[in-house]
Amino acid sequence: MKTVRLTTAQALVRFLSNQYIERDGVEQRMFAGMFGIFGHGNVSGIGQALEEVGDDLTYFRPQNEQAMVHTSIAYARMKNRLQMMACTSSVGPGALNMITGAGTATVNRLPVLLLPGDTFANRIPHPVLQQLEYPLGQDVSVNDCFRPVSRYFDRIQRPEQLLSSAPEAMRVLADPAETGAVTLALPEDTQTESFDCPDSFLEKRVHRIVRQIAPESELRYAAALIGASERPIIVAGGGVIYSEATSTLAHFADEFGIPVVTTQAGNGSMPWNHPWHAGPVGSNGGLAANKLAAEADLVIAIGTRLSDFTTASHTAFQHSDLRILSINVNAMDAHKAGSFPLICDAWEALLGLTPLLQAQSFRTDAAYGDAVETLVRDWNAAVDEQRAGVADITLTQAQAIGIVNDATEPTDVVVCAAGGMPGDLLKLWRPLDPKGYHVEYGFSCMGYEIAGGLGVKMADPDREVYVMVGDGSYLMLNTELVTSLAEGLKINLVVVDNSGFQCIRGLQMSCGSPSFGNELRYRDPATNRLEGELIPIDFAANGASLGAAAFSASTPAELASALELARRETRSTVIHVRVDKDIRVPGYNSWWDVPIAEVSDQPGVQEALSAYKEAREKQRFLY
Ligand SMILES: Cc1ncc(C[n+]2csc(CCOP(=O)(O)OP(=O)(O)O)c2C)c(N)n1
Ligand SMILES: [Mg+2]
Repeated sequence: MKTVRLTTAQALVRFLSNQYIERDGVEQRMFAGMFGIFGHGNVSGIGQALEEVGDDLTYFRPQNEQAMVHTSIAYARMKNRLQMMACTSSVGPGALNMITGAGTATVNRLPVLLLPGDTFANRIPHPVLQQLEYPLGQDVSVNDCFRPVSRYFDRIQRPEQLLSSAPEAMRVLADPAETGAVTLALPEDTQTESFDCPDSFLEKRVHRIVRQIAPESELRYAAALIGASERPIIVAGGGVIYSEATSTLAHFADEFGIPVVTTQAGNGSMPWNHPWHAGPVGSNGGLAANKLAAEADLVIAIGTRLSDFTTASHTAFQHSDLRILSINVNAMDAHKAGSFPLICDAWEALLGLTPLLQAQSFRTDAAYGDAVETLVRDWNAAVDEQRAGVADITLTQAQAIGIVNDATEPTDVVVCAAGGMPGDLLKLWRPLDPKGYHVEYGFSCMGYEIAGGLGVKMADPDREVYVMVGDGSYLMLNTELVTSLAEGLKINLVVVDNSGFQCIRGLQMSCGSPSFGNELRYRDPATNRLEGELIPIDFAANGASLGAAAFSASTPAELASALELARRETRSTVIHVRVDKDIRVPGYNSWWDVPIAEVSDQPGVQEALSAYKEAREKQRFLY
């Protein structure tokens, strides 16, 4: 066996640079590069190896470890999970900063390879700087926190362990059904330890992504379910986009007369103005989709996790003989909600079902098509109304969304994750391109927005990226703006400022409580509560201080002209937009299960509790 003497870190870095993914005959490098923040736990190991390997694995320097994971998964999402990033961190705090990103990756089924440094395998200098000593066993470190948020976890205690563990890590990352965060914890001494690495370990390896197909018998059963339905709907999730099944879905809907409703991850899977696109469904859904969902006798869920937002906490589907057909590569998702599981790739499913439905001459009746058309027309009018703003109010969030949307090209990308904006974007943004709408709503992780926007731009630098970020999320994690400037990757941050966590304040008040703790206010010494004046923050000045081109807007005209100027800039921009803090887009025949205190002297809470109990009566245990 031919071998070469390398450190563990050198072998791993060379191995990663030789991994490739192929799907549908297109081959590309599996890793576009590695993000990393160095410390004693990785600088002389992975850091040394990265420096040596050079362009074979490009190094990117972020400002925050959580953010680099977000950037990585946004990149992977844009690349339909066919290309990804690795992330290296030091031990202790640097490693744990990646945990939230790992959760976001795994929940969203997005691949990222995490390489946290770990305490010494030889344990001689322990307790080493940043080591948390676990009193019950020395084989536990803070990195064990990665286990529940990773789809694969290993600790490489000896260099030779890499030979079996790294290929396993690649298998999980590349598999669309299993993918998520994959963690290889690397003790700092193991990273620098050398071994005779077999040449074969370093050879080019191509991971072929096979589109999973369903057995004929299952396809036939699924086709029979559709054939027996009168009011079917398709719930299109992110899996439709990852599978590149978007135009096939549009044909399918057209041919068989089935309306398509979308989830956050699936928004963009059909152009908003396609006649069979009935808009978003669920808690954040629109009127057309939610009315169709309530009466559907068959829900064809494609590539969706069927989260409580999608199912309106299991109240969206009310037909007494409801059937759900769930098409998914992931068996857990396919089996959810008592569905008939069709475990296969979205595109393959649509291709396989088409001739079977044609053989049955299946098509929904004309009256159903007419009903869909009317509902969609009314819904589009409701969206227009929201985007037009409210008389006497200078600027609403809905209006700001409309203005940004109108200023964008179809291939531009809007990015968001948390706050009131994801729900409003889902309802009001009008995507025309499958990659034009990028909202992380699996974890809805504040702090994803700006880092994620950078990942989108890295993946597709030709697209203009608009990160719509609330003031709360901006204050939580804004520093990847600096990385975007360092890399010369322009992103546009539209900071929608409503003085605090207004969506949670709205939720709080709808749960019967008075406003408490969510707005950005000074402490009032008289009440010892955060009820003083609002804290004014100049987000444009903040962006400018980091090097961005910055603008402020508090009227529709100012926002439109700021967007025009921002578009002409070559560096990243920040537009600070002040919006009314109390005007919200309403819910449309939807509900979300947020439990209410069962005991309280506050009349508001008591009222909310009785409304909650009533709403729960519609909640179904789908099995
Ligand atoms: C990391 C994280 N912490 C807490 C939450 C809970 N949360 C959801 S939205 C929100 C407030 C967001 O504030 P902002 O970005 O200003 O948006 P707004 O609510 O004003 O629309 C909070 C605290 C979250 N989603 N993510
Ligand atoms: Mg806010």
